[in-house]
Amino acid sequence: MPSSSDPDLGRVGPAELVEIFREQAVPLLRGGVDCFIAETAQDLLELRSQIFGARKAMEEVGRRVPVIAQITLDPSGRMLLGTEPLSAAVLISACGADVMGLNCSTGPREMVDPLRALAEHAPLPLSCQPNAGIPENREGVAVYPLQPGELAEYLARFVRDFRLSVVGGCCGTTPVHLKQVVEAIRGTGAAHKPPRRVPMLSSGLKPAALHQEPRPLIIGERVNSQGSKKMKELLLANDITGILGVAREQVEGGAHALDVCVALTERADEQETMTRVVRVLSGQIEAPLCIDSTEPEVIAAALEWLPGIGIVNSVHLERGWEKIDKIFPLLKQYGACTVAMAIDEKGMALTRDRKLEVARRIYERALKDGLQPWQLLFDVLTFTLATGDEQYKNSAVETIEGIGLVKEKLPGALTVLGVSNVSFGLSRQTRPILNSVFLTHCLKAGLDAAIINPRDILPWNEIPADARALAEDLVLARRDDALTRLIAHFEAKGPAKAAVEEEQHFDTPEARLHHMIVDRQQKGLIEAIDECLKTRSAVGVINDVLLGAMKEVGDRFGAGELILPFVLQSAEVMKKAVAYLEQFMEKNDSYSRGSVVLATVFGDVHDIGKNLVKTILSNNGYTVHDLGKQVPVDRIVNSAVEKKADAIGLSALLVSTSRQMPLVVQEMDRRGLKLPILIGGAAINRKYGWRTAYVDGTDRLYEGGVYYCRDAFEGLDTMNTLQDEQERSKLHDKLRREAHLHRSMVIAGAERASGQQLAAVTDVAPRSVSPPPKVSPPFWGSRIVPPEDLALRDIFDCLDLIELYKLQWGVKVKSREMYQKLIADEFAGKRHELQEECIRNGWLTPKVIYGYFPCSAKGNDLTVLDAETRKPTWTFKFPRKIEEPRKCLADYFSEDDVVAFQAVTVGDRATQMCAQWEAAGEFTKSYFLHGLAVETAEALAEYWHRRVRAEMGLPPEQGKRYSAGYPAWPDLADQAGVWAILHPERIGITLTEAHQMVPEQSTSAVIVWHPEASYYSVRTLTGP
Ligand code: B12
Repeated sequence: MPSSSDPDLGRVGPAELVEIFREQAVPLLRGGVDCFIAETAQDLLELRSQIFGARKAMEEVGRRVPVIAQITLDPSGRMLLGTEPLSAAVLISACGADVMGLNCSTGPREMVDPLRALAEHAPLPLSCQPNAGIPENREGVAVYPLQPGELAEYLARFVRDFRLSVVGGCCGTTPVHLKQVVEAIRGTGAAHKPPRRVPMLSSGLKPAALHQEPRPLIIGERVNSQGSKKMKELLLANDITGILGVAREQVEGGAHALDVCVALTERADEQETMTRVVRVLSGQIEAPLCIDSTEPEVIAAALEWLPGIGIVNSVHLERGWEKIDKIFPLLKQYGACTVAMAIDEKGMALTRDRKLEVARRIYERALKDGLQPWQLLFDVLTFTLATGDEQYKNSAVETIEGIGLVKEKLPGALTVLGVSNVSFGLSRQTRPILNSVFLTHCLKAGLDAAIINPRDILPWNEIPADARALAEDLVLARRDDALTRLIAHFEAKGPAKAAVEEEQHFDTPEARLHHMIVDRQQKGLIEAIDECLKTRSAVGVINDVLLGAMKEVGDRFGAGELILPFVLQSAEVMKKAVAYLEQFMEKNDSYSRGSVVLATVFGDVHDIGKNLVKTILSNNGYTVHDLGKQVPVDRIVNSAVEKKADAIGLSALLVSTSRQMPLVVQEMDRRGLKLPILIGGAAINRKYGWRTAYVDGTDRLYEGGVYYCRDAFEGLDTMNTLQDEQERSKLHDKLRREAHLHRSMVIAGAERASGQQLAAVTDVAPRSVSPPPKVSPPFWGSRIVPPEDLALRDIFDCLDLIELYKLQWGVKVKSREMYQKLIADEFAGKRHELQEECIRNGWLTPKVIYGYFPCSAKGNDLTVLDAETRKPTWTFKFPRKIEEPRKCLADYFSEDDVVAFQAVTVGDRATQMCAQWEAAGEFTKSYFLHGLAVETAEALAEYWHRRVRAEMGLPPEQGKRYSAGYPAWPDLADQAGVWAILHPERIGITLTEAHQMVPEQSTSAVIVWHPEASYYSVRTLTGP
């Protein structure tokens, strides 16, 4: 396990492992393997070595096969060394695997939360091979408890909900398990596409976004032997624990990443030291690393041992392309980013144009070499303003402008700056002021990342106005005497700190307490609170003072006036204040009024609000099971069940994490649970609550109800109301009314839509098309078409050849000419041969059932009546598109109309043949027949649709047919309606529980003859 810094566990290095895996992969490739699975990975470096080994072997043999990389997680959802699955996803997608997944170690139950997270974030197709549960020791025998049906049910759900492309079984699964899995997922169709790759960094433990919002990405500068005396001493003393302490302090202080430099003039072992420090830090510190060295060999070694995606510091053109020639291939190999300095053969770029010129050269070369623009963080250089040198007078302005130019002219690239260089040489008092003013202007210009020590920065508002103006004069080169004036100011004034901390006077104790939160002061906090308590209650202090202060912190952070470390410090003061106030709150703990499972959702670390809710509820007689922060969906739902809770409380403060809330609602609904869910947090509002109250993509309210609470006290009121049966039902009715009204307004365009899938509901929407023409059907009811009316040769004439060649048979070439030549020379012949073979051998046996039925449309609903009794057989509730013209399938029908349905199949012989051939290793034959069979089912649907048009006397192109599960009609569950009306089981097509058709090569559709019928998609929106 190379990622482990334990000498016994991590004896073999990545390079050696790559060679071992390459050696194994070469004969396997030569022997004809179709795919490599690197599985049961416990260690990221080992996994990466397997992928690299496989890739090397493929280059050597000249044959490319897919690589599936599967990690294994313990029941807590982490890899053995503590890696989170999303951190693994960042590394795996960067190093060229084709599919990523989970296998072994646990059963599928424990994989639900990790898979949900991977489905949302991992930019790769997914796979999953669980064990048949976690083994139990039954009288000395290990027994895997999960039955085949249970495994199949889980995996079918994962395929549907978590876009799995590959499924299978691991320890304890048997052929019987897998048979049922295959049956359960048959016909589920292609998995959804993975999400786009977002630029990410990662450590051996956690991922981190490269683009921070609000900017900047803070790169802590203290783990640096060149800039920190303490670090130098620790390195000389080989004090790795001390180094870890420095690193931890930086992260706790708000650093998103850490710059690591270990070069010492006193020692010649930079490479060994760097790898040792990198191994220890990446296994124990959450922040990704920035490898800072002038030596390419040191960088190469550090990247080799880094079980994550880091940043290289740095490349430049000082000696032409020499360094870049060495570093760019490493970036490509490891997916790392780099700081790129604006230095070339002529020296350090001073003017904005020169900065852009150097950056552009590096940028163009990077793109040519196949790097992504975001792998480059341009440092357009900072010069000290302390020399008074005429040449550098404008240098800060040029840097600020240079940042803007790079952002504008080099799309996708980022910018970074070592901010404190600007004040190098000035007094200790002056530096934080100048650094802070300079940083503020750089951020305004678009700076993405800053290498800083948060202690060297002051929030804009905390810099006394006179000092700020003097510093701005110098940074913006507004006066020739700016430097002298700034120095003189501080010489006269004494230490800057004192200037900042000048005794401030406040009119009221509340104003003083507010100030203490905003300005992060703990000294005198308790006294200030005691003062406030003289005139108001503890709850009053929280509501009237503390919450407002935190809001101000947030607003200033959002406006870019504060950087993250300051917010952290304010949060600490706030937590202390709330903890102190708790003793003064009235308690009502004689009996429990009910129990609540409370959590901050997955991906979110904000817990002050949630803790406050806990305090208020528990002080008012509720038993609160606090699950903490970053809690995944399944853990929340499982705990609610285990604790037999009366309600769930969820807190989310980020827009991105608030999306976890509807997931909890879906999961509760899926399990048939009906507990009320209370939601709160700064990122959401009442409207979001109303939207979340609906089960995703439907018009159905979640039965337990979802209640938005503005604050902890509304949470308490809501809990109290929910305890009383009658009040509870009134509250639920209110929610139903408000949520419905909101939804109607969104659909009617009166409110901007966002949030969930906002399809469907009301009949308030106007019809988007003209009234349908009158038609009369050739017969009423359904018919099975006799086989003699279904000649395969005629059906083949309806084949969509482009779909067949390109999509099914994968014929993809660059030019049209090449495509046509390839078809003419090879594939057209192959198709004819295979078609004839199908006819000869009966591999495709077309069957059709169709019929005409009376129907009535109202709003979004289409009610289909029995042809004889005229009683409703089924009502389809079609979704309505949100955008204009707000189309809905029901609009194509009138209140008294006719509708046709058809279901077609080419039988299951083709599927059987394919399975038979695959078992015999004849994959190519199976592949081609499978593709032809799928397309023939489509061709049959088209063939019969043409017949329906002819029977109705309609022109050849009039009308369309729509299938459930497709963009205009996404709900596959509506297949149940088609089956109730047409009974396609009479021609051998049945539905699985997931409403998929068996045999696979079948289609069903509603036929619409309205002349304005067109294809469209009912959009799914995300975000609160
Ligand atoms: C403190 C803080 C932090 C601290 C959190 C410390 C901690 N342990 O909680 C730290 C510094 C760690 C932090 C980190 C980040 N933060 Co922050 N943070 C804040 C800040 C300033 C205050 C939050 C707070 O504590 N408020 C006080 C509490 C009491 O209020 P509350 O949580 O809203 O709770 C009340 C009600 O909402 C309600 N309530 C809340 N939950 C629930 C639940 C139930 C069941 C009920 C009934 C009621 C209820 O009751 C509570 C009190 O009555 C907010 C700004 C803001 N306006 O909220 C930004 C803010 C939330 N953060 C923000 C951001 C961007 C981040 C970072 C991404 C920054 C970064 N680039 O790294 C990271 C995110 C890390 C992560 N993955 O979660 C943004 C979010 C933007 C967005 N729309 O998504 C905000 C809005 C700041 C801003 N204006 O940009 N942050």
